[in-house]
Amino acid sequence: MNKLKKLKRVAAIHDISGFGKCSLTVALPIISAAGIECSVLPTAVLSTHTGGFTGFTYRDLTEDIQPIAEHWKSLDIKFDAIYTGFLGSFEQLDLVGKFFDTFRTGDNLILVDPVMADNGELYKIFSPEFAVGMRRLCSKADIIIPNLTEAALLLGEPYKPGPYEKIYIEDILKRLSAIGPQKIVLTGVFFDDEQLGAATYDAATGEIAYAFAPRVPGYYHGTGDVFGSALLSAILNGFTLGEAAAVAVRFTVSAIGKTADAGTDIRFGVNFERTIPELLADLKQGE
Ligand code: PXL
Repeated sequence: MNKLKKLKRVAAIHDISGFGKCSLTVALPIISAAGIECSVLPTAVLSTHTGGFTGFTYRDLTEDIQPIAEHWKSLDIKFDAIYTGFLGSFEQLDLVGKFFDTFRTGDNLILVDPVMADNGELYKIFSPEFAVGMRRLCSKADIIIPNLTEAALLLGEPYKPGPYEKIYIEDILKRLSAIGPQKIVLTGVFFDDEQLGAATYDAATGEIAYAFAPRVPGYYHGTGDVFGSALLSAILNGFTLGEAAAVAVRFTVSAIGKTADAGTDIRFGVNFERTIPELLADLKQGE
């Protein structure tokens, strides 16, 4: 038997929302299924995510971030990638920035999903200044994956609803890269009502790519985390940025389709579980 290659390892830094399939309850299963070790640093424990539910519990774990990082450092643990999503406060943004400084190796990948807004609106729990702190964290990343609302907030300009024009999207991609990250994946891109997807930009090569799939009506929660987890899994499996975005779009849209067919409450997350075989088949193509 061939000797198995050493597993790649990700540190996933997100909250854990017990119900509603987002953040760590999505990142851990998807990244693990893709054959990548996933260490988790939970930043908070909630009963549900905050999108559309009221009365959720919120146990803040800010105090645990530094001691967890110090313990991992004392064990000389290395990560091939660090993946952050929802962060609840300025203090958490600062601590996660320090985590990047501590665990950056020169050839690992820091992916920041600047979770804070969608559909032209900042999530209710954030103040407008939060975008400034998130921009600072993004400046330390290699890849960021904002949606168009988050992109506008990061650039300090008003949100523009679609449909979009290529020139607008490509200008945004380049200006986001000027914040610091070499690679940008912009989600929620559409030029007409039929197709929805992502645009990617790699400043190192100047390459811009698009990945689209037929639009499924409705706003399904947790799809950003499903997308980000699949994107990172594809990149760590050797796909280029543009190819990885295509894999992640296909996976996310297929999961949304199954959820829409079942008539599931849009707050409850998408059926990524039954879509994992499709993701693995796509990842295998790249071997
Ligand atoms: O999916 C992003 C996300 C993660 N975690 C929490 C959230 C959200 C989006 O609303 O509320 C707690």
